[in-house]
Amino acid sequence: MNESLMKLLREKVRDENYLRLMQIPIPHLHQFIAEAVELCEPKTVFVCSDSPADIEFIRAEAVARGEETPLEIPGHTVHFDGPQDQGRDREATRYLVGRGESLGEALNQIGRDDGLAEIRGLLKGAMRGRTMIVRFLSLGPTGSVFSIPCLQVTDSFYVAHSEDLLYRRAYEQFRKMTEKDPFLQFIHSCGRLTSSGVSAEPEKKRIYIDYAYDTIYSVNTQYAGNTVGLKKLALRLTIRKADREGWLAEHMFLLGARGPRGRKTYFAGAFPSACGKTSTAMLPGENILGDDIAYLRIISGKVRSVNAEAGIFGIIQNVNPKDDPVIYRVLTNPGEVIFSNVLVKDGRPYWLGIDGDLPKDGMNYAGPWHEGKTDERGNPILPAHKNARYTVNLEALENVDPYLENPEGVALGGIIYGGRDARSYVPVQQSFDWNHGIIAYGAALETETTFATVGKEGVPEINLMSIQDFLAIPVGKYIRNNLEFARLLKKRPLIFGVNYFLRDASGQFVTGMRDKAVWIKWMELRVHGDAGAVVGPTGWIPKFKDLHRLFRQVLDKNYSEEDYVRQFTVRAPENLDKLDRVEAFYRKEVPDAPRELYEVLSAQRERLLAVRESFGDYVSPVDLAENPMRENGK
Ligand code: GTP
Ligand code: SPV
Ligand code: MN
Repeated sequence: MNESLMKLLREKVRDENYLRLMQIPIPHLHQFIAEAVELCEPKTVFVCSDSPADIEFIRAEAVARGEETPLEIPGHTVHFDGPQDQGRDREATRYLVGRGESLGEALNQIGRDDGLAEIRGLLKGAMRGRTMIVRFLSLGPTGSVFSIPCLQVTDSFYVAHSEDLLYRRAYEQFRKMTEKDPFLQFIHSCGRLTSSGVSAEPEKKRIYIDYAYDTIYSVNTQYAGNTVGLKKLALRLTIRKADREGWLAEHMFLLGARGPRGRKTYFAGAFPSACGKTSTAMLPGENILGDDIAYLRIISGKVRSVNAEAGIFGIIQNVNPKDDPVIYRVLTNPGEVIFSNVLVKDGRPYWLGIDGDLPKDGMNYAGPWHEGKTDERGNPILPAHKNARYTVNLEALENVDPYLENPEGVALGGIIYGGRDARSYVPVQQSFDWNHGIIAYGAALETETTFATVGKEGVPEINLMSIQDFLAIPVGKYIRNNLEFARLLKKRPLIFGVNYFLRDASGQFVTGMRDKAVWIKWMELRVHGDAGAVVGPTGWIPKFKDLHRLFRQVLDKNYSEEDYVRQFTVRAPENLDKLDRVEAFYRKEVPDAPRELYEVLSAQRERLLAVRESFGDYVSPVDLAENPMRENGK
């Protein structure tokens, strides 16, 4: 490091902060911080260790600076993001690619030199008058083959506080590292703020991923999905790291499902944003291990998985004591919770789909709110944002899995893919084999855009493996990695497809909010060969008698054969159309799609044509059970 940078570092990083920084024996880390100071020009730098006093300082500053406001219940605070900063911003998020490099048509990218010049311009002087916070955290449990150390630089105490609930502290781990140990680094600034403390220039929001240097820049935004480095920003880097090292980084929840005689079976599930990961992972009676990001590695012949995170940044819309009793208790009792973009009245938070009435006025993300308030275009402003969320540590949940911090993670019995598919797939099915599952349920995953990203809702799209927003390697390569991942294992996790969002001709959902509890139990039985199944053209589907028994056992509900037929009728025309869309997408956008993808899709087409020939367009599961087809569909 040159003299002037050294001097700057000594001048801005004072007293114990300087000592803390120097206890990390990594000169290029010091250099990164010095350069960040030079670029962003903060007034001062706070270097956060793992000590309770430092963490308390972050909590207190978030409140003192108005980034969070305390609510009535002890430990609860609320944070607001600006009206145009209420979700992940796909448009503003780009990969920096070297000259002559490309990640393929499907991914958003910009030339590295231009991108760096632009983002450095936006970060120039962005922290003037503010404190730069430096945090050391870990993705995955510390002291594990899965751990990935991370350095976060931010001028937001809300971001630093959220990270404390969401990740494992790792200052002590950094002290033990050498300059050869890799880590990820994130630099974020809220940018200029309005008088109400939100990023004032949303049109200058940028999230740029410099994967060649494991560095991500984020500016003019506060929404956690765009700012909390270890969340979706890191996922983009860890997908590349996993690709290099032969493991998988996934947009997946982790759940321990209870089976007969005290058995527990772990599932990982990939659903796109706002498609049910958290609500599945939190099912009462089961164990939650993670709700958003999982790492998968092969260890001693098994697929083992950890939660990259240690907390939840969860959607609060529709959280109620009946469907989500576990989190509802956390949100209504003392303990550390950050609410974001809810409605606040008299120190209490309210959200859409809460049990009971909403007040007629209060404070929300758009300022003081009253019933009937409209935005500048005349559209009504809802009392709370649909993407309002809560941030909590997993330890606050009564059903947190005891293996959360296990350095070797848990062995997976099954992997689940699911999206918002109104038309084609049945509510739950099991793939014929590994390749069929990866392709037909993962790579062919169709969904609709949701409130979790900025932009229009309800637009149908393909979101392969629910990870398309975060993919940082060419799509075909990613699919091939998945196909090959468990190929050599004697016993692979089974692969399932779920669809909580299938609708009937009148537009009604054909399944209820709590039915997923039954699908999980069925999958758990299937992993151990304890339930039968009917062969359908798109996979194995449950038998009526098993579902009837499970609905009684799990939900105390009388499941009728009409329910079964309505939910599990195979819709041949819709499924054939789906295959056409999926194939067209891959032919157009993914030149490196593996051959197996087209083979699996054609075999599925053949099976659908065969059942349509025998039974007509809409094939009742009862007919399939009575006239069994072979797996090859003949
Ligand atoms: P991210 O945190 O954005 O990655 O989302 P997530 O996948 O964790 O989604 P979450 O579980 O929070 O659910 C999102 C929305 O889906 C909520 O508004 C739920 O009410 C709704 N939802 C969850 N399960 C069901 C279901 O079975 N049926 C219907 N119709 N809606 C559901
Ligand atoms: C998602 O959008 O998938 C989320 C929330 O889990 S965010 O932090 O915005 O990524
Ligand atoms: Mn997510």
